[in-house]
Amino acid sequence: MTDFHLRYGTEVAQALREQRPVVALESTIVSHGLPRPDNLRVARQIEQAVRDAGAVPATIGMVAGDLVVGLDDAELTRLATADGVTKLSVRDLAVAAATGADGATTVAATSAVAAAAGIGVFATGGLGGVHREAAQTFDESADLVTLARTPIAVVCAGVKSILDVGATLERLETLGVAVVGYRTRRFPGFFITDGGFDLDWSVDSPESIAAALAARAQHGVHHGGLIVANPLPSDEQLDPELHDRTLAEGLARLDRDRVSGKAVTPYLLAHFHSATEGASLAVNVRIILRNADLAARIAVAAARRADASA
Ligand code: PSU
Ligand code: MN
Repeated sequence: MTDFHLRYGTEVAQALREQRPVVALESTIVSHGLPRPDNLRVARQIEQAVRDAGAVPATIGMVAGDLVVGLDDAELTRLATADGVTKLSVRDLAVAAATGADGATTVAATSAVAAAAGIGVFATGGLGGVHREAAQTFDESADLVTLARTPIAVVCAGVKSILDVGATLERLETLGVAVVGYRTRRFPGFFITDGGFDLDWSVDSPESIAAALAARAQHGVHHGGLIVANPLPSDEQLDPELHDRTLAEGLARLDRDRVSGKAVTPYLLAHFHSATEGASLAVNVRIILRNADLAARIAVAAARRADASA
């Protein structure tokens, strides 16, 4: 009989046993969010950014039906380069495991798996959210509803600017997902520093985020996610004019090519990367590396807190 438990990478298993800081990383960004061949190199850089800040990276994904917490380099290479790697949201995990699939986990799936593995901090680029025209299409990422019930801190540069940012913030409020700005009271728009909306909360250190995570756990009242919105400095963002032009073009092509469902986000990201001749890719990579660094520092602060109170 096949056994469907989570499978842990050796280093991650040991770090979790010893209660050392661990940061979860997603694999959809690698397989569907970044173009080849840069994607594998960037995946390794993200892991290195986590290590440089003192934590152990746990990239999550599915290899031949095994749900792996802490892919090794051969597995990471396989998800970055093989054909037929499926984009897996939470709902897909069981069926994909039963069929022995290779798959990359989205923010939703990665959060759920990380929380099940006892990992409290996760770094990504930009969250999924409410798509423009969602009033007609009902296209809202499962990232939102999953974070409503998953106790994890997600470090991201807000939601992707290809989305309806205001509607996404409204949904996060309704769903009871906490949102804090890291050293800002403006919600970032992924490629762009300012997504156009204010935030209620701003925190200015990894320690204060770790304190919020401890309070949530000790209260036992709120069981949802905490989004840590970490904007790019404005001199590193994608030129807003180029951004708006590229987005308008991408949205028109979606219609023309009748793209829908889970193909929408990868399609728009790929359009950005080719239409801006790599400018959006460079921005995307900077975003992820910065988020990996901050997530690792939060995990380190959380582990210190736990040590001090043990
Ligand atoms: N952020 C990025 N690149 C990505 C994604 C996020 O910088 O590729 C992925 C994440 O895995 C996120 C997914 O969960 O896009 C959202 O897809 P959808 O809109 O279909 O839920
Ligand atoms: Mn969708």
